[in-house]
Amino acid sequence: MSEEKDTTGQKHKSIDPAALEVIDIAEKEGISTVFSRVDKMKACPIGHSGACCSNCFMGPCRLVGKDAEEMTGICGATLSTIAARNFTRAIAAGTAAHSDHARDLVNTLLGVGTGEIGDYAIRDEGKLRRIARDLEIKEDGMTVEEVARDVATKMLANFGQQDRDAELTYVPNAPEKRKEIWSKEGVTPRAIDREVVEMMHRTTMGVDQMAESILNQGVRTALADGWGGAMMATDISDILFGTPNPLLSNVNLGVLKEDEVNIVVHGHEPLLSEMIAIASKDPEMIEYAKTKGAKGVNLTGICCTANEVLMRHGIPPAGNFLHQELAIITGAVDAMVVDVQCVFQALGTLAEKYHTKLITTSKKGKQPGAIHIQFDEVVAMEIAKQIIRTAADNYPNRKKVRIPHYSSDMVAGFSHEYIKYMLGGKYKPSFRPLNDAIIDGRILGAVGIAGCNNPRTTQDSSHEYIIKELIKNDVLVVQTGCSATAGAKYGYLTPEAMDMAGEGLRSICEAVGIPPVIHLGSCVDNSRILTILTEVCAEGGLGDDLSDLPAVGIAPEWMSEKALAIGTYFAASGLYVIFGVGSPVSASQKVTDIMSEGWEKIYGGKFEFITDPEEIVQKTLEHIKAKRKALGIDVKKERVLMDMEDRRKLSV
Ligand code: SF4
Ligand code: MSK
Repeated sequence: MSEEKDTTGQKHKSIDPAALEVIDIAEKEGISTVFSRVDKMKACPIGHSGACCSNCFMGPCRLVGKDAEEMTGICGATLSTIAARNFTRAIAAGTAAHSDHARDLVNTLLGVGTGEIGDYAIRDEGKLRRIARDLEIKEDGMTVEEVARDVATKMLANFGQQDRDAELTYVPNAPEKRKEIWSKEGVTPRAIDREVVEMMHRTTMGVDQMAESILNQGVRTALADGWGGAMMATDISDILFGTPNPLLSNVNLGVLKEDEVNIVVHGHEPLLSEMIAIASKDPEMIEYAKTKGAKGVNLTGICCTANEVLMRHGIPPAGNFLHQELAIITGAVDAMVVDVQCVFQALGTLAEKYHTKLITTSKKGKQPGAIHIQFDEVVAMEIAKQIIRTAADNYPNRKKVRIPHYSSDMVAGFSHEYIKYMLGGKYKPSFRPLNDAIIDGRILGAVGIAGCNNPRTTQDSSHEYIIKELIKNDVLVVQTGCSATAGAKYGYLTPEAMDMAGEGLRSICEAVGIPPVIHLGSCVDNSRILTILTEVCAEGGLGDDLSDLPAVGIAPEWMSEKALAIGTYFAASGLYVIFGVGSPVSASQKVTDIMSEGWEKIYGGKFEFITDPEEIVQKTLEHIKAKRKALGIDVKKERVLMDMEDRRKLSV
């Protein structure tokens, strides 16, 4: 990355020089962006704190003022009921988003199995068969298509199973202690759609009117995301598109090309973007682009779709969440292809001002100012090619192009399977060396930094600061979503970043050949963190439940309901979760306390909102040290450098 510059005096908007350059252009040209709108639209303080209820038309009721805790809505609902209802409805929405994404993937797997869908194939048969065995499918002797069909059918049952004792397929994978806690609290997730529906029912006017009880169903719904929809989305994506392996790429707006047809895929589901990634390399498509005067087809991405095609194809992300408008303003994007989630409605109006074709592709996500090309898995490749041709046809319509020339190298593509292999070797993949490094203190602990950007804070600033401070303190960082894109922009996802790490973490990075900050994929791939932590527990020496681990989850710049679902499933899985920006339940001390001390007593994990990044770092380190002390590993042992042979011996 070239040296940071700020031509605008607007450093409070972003620490990313590429973003600042384009924000400057937008301001000079009088173009509205999220960065200008956020200044004009102050957050409603009542809704912001969770004190507004609009669940029926006797209201909306707003419980504000110094007596708010004593006030009630017209129906008698208290502040804690209202705050808990708002929070858990957000969890339901987030869970619905991740899980509906999973449903599309499972249906595609089913279509591959039955032969109805021909453009996709099974790219990781080993993983498919492994999951089949977990599902008690006798896969031995079955064709890969038969296994795909049976796995998909069993997975689909997770959405709507109604038996009294039903539980999600992945629940048995959790540590024993964790399952006992969930069972005792009555929060073991039964079926994904069922938990979301029950959440919405219980929070409608006049049903569940006790914060503790509402939040319990919030936990159950969130667990149906983390140990359900999100995990399924990750696994099925690996089966259909390949389990990621490390690869090199670039990130930021500088990956757009002046002389090629630029296509930006944006949103979340990988089904179409996967096809576009393959089609963009097709000589027929490249030739077509050339007939329009371009040198080729350049595919890039924004948000989690970017992460999906990055992880498996090395397609470079053009940026994170707040870059979606900036990419169009460069004048270089010939088509922005969107599906679902995190897509601004503002893109339609903006695209009309530039030459960009905004292409919506999902029945679930349409908007004015876009052209709609309906995606259909059955003819996926044909649609991918139609989209590329549409983008190429638009290339000659470009006007002024101003691509900020900032991009950074990155290594991405770490799946939990690969990390195990990387640590333990090909013949005995294992997390043992990671456990040992944590036990002997070379690695202090592990932190997942995830989530969005939020224009109410300086773009990337908290992500960057927290990563820097944690690795300096020997904390291994894993990242997903837009946070991973942020980490990559500032060079943390490269092996060279080990120079910024503490001595212990650095020694591990050197020995294993990894960056101190590891990209695990998109938002649904937060489920990989659950899988890794579960396996680390099972490996031994660090307690027997996730709540024993010196680990923390952070979303410093969150904005999405999905993030709240993720934060809740991590807290209910035993982790300390810290979100930045502000608290959506700050109006109610009772709800705040339940989610913090209350959940810590029950689940061993808690959910807190801390706006100051320095305090986030301090609380994170304190928590990790307290967990180390509880495990009796708080005394740093002498550093021993191990080669691969030593590590294999340890794992015997
Ligand atoms: Fe007001 Fe109760 Fe209706 Fe909510 S449910 S809007 S608190 S009357
Ligand atoms: S895309 S949910 S802005 S991380 Fe998953 Fe990024 Fe947040 Fe959307």
